[in-house]
Amino acid sequence: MTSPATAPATGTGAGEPPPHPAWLPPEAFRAIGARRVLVHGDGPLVDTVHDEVARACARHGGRVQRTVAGPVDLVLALRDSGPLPEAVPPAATAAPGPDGGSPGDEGFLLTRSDGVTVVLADAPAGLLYGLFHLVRLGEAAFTGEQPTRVHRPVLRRRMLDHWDNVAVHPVMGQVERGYAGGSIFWRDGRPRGDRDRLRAYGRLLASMGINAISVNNVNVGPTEALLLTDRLDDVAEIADLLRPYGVRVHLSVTFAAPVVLGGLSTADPLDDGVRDWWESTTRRVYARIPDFGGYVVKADSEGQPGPFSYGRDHADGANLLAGALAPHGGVVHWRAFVYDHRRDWRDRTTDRARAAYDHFAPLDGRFAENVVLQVKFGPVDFQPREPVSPVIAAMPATRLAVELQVTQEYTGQQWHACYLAPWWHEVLAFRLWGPAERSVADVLADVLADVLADVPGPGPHRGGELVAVANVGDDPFWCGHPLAQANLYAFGRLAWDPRLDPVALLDEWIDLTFPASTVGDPALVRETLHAVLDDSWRTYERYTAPLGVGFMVNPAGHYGPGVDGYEYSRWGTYHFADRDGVGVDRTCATGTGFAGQYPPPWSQVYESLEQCPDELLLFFHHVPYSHVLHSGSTVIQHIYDTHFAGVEEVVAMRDRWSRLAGMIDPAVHDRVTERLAEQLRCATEWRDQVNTYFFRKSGVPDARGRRIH
Ligand code: GCW
Repeated sequence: MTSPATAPATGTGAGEPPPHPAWLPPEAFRAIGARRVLVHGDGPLVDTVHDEVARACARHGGRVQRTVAGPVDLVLALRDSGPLPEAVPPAATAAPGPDGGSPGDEGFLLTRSDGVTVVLADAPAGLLYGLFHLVRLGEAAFTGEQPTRVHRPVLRRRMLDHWDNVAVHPVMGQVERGYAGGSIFWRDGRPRGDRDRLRAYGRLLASMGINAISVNNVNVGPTEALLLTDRLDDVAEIADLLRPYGVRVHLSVTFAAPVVLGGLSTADPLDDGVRDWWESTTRRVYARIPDFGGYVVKADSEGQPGPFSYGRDHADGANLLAGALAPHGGVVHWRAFVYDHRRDWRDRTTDRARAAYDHFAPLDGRFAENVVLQVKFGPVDFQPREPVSPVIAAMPATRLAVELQVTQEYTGQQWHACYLAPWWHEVLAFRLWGPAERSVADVLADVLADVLADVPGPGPHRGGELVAVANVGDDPFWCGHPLAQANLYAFGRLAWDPRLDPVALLDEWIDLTFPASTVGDPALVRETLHAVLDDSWRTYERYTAPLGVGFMVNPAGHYGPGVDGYEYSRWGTYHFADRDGVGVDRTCATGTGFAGQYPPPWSQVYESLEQCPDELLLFFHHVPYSHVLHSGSTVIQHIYDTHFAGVEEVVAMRDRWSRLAGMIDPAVHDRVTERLAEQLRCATEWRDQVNTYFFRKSGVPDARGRRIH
């Protein structure tokens, strides 16, 4: 083994050790850094490109220049910065090939001829993304002749939401659902002040194509509310640090801001004084942060204020803020996570899964152009298995963002290795109107509207974006679990192109994070990481709640089992297990009618006990334990088998991982080893509690006679 990849060259401003470089270790820049490079163009993002190349060249023996002096191997050039340098071979500027089109404001052309690799962009962000594309390609970017290809993001906005609190919340702490230490932005009510960490974060964001973040929790407390007005400078400072990486800053705001900050007596969205307040406040925001992205709003949800208090609907609410943002080019992300969190568990007529559709589908067509309705991918709440939200199919006249959760609230809280890209891929590839029709990814991909014109399915759609709740904190490995970095990376890449393959993304991440020259046995490292991660989401699913029923978590923090933890609560998440059977009847015939919110064929598929896929059976149906699945197993035997299998798989993950000792950075190895031990403890607890619970309820013994308590 040669020297393992460790920290980047920079230290942090707060006198703390620099964080792990994640997927951008210096070694990942070797191919670029060993070349003679020309960076052509001006502006802060081009300077970022130049500085990245300069650092790589200083380390790996190449050289970088901004005007041509001698031969070059690589040109990174802005096309609108005057005549192209002569070093650009004529073939590179010829019209692109059949996958052509212009690169637009974030894309780039990549080509190689006469021994020169060329990246051309029309706007600085494209050059930055082109640079990181070269980093991913490594030596492959410098071999042979390569025809011109245009690379463009499929989705325009690719966003991470931070649920970070400025002041420590008495229950949720510094970061709500954060499992990686404190916030990178805030500490104890003040900015954290670690400018180097934020720059390093900006760099990671740019490298995976993220171009927007929100910097505070959607549950907006009194201190956080002030970011919009009195503490705008704190937001501006973050925006200044991230701007060179092409990232725009957004802010979560409280709908009650006119009252709590403006001293008005109402926040009624149809009140003139309220509208004036939002307009003047927003003007001040843009005077201070000219490229401010916009607002994120959680309204009438889990205690947050909203338009319902004034007898108005959510189009009234969202359009109010959109109107204030529109003159400045900003957007409002309005969350569709609206449901009654004070339910009576005895009431079997209502259903939390129905809520977003019931509230929002009737409003389709009423939202302003710059409203983005942000919809959780499933109808309930980021469970390891849920059907895709029917809202995504129901709102063709509304711009949508599908919201994923990179932070592992319900998927092992970054103590469990759980690679989520395969799950997100299933969601994005789900065909909303049946197997031959458009997928979730297609609906979101408005920039491809021309390409999609001949794809069947209802339309046109307004298009949309992908947003996720971030999983980073001030932990030395950014994410608590070093392997959770793969989730962050894969999310960013899927937001760039939601059709990318999760296994290929894992390979990209492995190549960058564990460069072959820095590890003992590159083939073993790759094989082990695949063995540990490829199926880890399904493993997690196996040892937790069965067959899509969800929410068997411990309510205290959503970590570990609590089979009846939510059963008699007000939160609307029940499994209804009794001595005869388990599951939620969401059919139209005898249940809550949720299945009817889907267009055909899914409404019929989910309605039908015979057709409903096994993995969602208990989400849609209440069945006896003896019910036979498509797999041929009974429900009760499936529960036992998957729970035993899940734990065995974690044992195998742990054993595989132990073979990497001495092959990779020991700090990474140790941290993952520690986490796998906890994953095994917790998975065992899940297995034993779930199996025991269902054995005691049903009285049905395990057909294979294994130990159940
Ligand atoms: O999953 C739930 C979380 C809450 C969160 C909420 C939301 C920010 O348990 O902590 O609040 O979702 O998405 O708003």
